Amino acid sequence: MQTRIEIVQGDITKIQADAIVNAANTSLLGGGGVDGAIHRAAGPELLAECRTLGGCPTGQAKITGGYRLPARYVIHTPGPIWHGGQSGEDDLLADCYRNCLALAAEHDCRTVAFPAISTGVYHFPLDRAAAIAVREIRAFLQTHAVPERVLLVCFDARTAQAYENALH
Ligand code: AR6
Repeated sequence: MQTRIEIVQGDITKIQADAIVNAANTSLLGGGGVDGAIHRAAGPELLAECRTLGGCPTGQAKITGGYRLPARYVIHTPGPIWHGGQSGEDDLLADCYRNCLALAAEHDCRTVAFPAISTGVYHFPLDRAAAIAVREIRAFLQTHAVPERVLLVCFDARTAQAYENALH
């Protein structure tokens, strides 16, 4: 089971996967961080498709094409903004992982790459987010053959270490 989850350090816009996940906001109209990088790399066609979606509630997910990205699809999910942990943040972050994986399975995505949702400008504590990510991905993979592989893409060594700790 563990071999179906891999930690990869680097830029998610360069990853060859069937789908990459975007840590979006509820407007789905772009932003900074990984969202900005994905929109820049995918090209303006991505924003044009996103404009047709009418936004997305926190914890839910919507899928678009990948356009100029190596990935066939982008799965957009707005993670929770950290407000101290008493506002349902853990459950909403778990929802993000579950809903993205369900969409990936529906679209027959064999490989899916996730960034560390909510751990940037949304300030979700990294170790806590990594534990939730690993728990939810493991649970999903235990009951589904697709996706076959999930990549945890880390922009920095600190994030990679948090996933290492959560996996082992
Ligand atoms: N590849 C992989 N990971 C990246 C990349 C990249 N190219 N760029 C950043 N990261 P953040 P959030 C990492 O802030 O906390 C946007 O404005 C980053 O180091 O992108 O969910 C949206 O529009 C961190 O580990 O997302 C929302 O408004 C992780 O991605 C808001 O930010 C997530 O950081 C969402 O905030």
